[in-house]
Amino acid sequence: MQPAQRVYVIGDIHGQLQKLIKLLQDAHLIDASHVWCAGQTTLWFMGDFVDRGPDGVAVMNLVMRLQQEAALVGGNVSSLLGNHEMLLLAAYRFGRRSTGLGSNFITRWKQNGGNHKDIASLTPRHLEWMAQLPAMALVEDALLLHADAPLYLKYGKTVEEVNANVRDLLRHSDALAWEELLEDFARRGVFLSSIYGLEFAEQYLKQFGGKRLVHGHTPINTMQNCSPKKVYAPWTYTDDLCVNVDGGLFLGGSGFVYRLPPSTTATDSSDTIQKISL
Ligand SMILES: [Mn+2]
Repeated sequence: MQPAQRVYVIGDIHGQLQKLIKLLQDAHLIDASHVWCAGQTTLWFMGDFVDRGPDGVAVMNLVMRLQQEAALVGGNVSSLLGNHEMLLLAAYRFGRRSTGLGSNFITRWKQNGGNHKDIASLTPRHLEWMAQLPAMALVEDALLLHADAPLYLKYGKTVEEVNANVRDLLRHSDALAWEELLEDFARRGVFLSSIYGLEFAEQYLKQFGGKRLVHGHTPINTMQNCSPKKVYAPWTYTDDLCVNVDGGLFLGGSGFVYRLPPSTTATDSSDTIQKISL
């Protein structure tokens, strides 16, 4: 039997390059020269590398390089698509073309923390990379999605179908379809609702698989109404079905690296050892 995989998750970075480097070094995922040193480990980012902070494209450059370095040694660095990647792609693609809401894509991007330095330093490589990011992923027992919003249910019946439909949308220039997805992507807090939160969480897991949802997008401190500086760990809520990993880095939080609990279906000895060490 395969040994249980080490899988780490990091929430929304929003241009905070120095904080990301510290997180990766403290977790022994990169060395002092910022080179991948975690072998066959898997690392997932939740999206939202850009906007609201100083170094969005530099963050993307680091992640893209680590992806190559990890792949060479059997590791894996992956990322979901965040709504801010899509906002930046939309601003780049549609510019001042008006949206259905009497605004335009550049204005929308700026209102959401768009940074001119980022858009000015985009290359075709960044654009292609962002546009192929999956909207969701099923990793071990965890269903990873960027936003705590209902939109994924609307874009497909399986993880593969949602990812194919979102990628297809990003390949074409149907401004209305982009507008609609950006609107849906801006929603949040759906699993926290005392009225329908549990129902939504259960529906997601039933439809897409997994035993718990892991998301970013909504800083934990805004859900808990506390200072972002007090957030050092993920927040598990709604009958332990949902895990928020957004440490609110752009608000002043230092962030954290979350190690996914090993899949409960794995029964080999290395899994047992990992459970004891948790
Ligand atoms: Mn987001």
